[in-house]
Amino acid sequence: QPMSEYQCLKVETRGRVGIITMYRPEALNALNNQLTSEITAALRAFEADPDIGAMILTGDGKAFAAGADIKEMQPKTFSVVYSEEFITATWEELTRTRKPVIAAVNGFALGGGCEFAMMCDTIFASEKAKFGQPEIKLGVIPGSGGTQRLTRFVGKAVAMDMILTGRMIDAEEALRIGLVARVYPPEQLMEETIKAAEQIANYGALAVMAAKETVNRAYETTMSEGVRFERRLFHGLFGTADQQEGMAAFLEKREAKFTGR
Ligand code: DAK
Repeated sequence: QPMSEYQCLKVETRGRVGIITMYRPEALNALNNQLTSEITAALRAFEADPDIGAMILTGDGKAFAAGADIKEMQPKTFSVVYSEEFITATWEELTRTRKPVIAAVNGFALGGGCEFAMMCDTIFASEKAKFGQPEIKLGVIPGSGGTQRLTRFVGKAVAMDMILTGRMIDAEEALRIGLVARVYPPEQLMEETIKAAEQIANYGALAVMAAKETVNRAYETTMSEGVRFERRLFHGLFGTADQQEGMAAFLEKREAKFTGR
């Protein structure tokens, strides 16, 4: 994927990990149509590439993303956002990828930036990260799943607090309430996130995909249906070469060589 294809992204690979860095230094990586369309394209390219097993979404500089681009959004009317299917048309590819995506939140993740991070499969944060849903200050509400995902992830009290007051929380609070999985010093964030993504990318690709799909199912269904869904996929993995290999390798006290079959 030649970098020159993108105006608002840096895209690179490290082993089996695809890294997408949002890059609009003049606007704290605010999410305009160009940037979100490019993220969709980059995600699709990595999704289709058999040499990629996991992805990382991060931001350049002091922001992950400072939200939807307010300059681009301000003049829009109801008829425009409704007819162009604003947000749904270009923002939601993250929710459709089957390979895992880790958000590495290096700085501000506000509004649509926080929602983007929550669309990823897990969030690792720098000690300098700040999360918030400040849309109320602009006369709107979160429009990219924030009211639903944040509430499911951290509970009603904190979600209401953040969405009604628009206040920002820091990485330590985000860790305490379960919004993020890990916090690192800023200079270690990418290195540690790449390590985790490499680890995931080297497991059996079918099991990884099934694990992601099954955990996500927990947000869509009842306990008994979720467990039934899990059980069927678990059974199904016994039809894969990777199950044979993974268990044989354990018994033979050697490293497993997964092939994604
Ligand atoms: N959009 C456009 N430009 C932005 C931006 C944004 N979201 N955030 C920052 N910038 C720009 C600033 O305008 C500034 O540009 P210049 O003035 O230099 O040209 C540059 O980035 C640097 O920002 P600051 O000078 O403000 O930097 P500071 O370090 O002082 O402050 C900050 C950082 C992140 C606290 C501050 O920039 C800030 O509060 N930014 C806005 C954050 C925000 O409100 N984000 C939420 C966006 S709302 C909808 C669906 C969804 C939504 C809306 C409608 N519908 C379905 C209709 C969702 C909306 C959002 O995401």
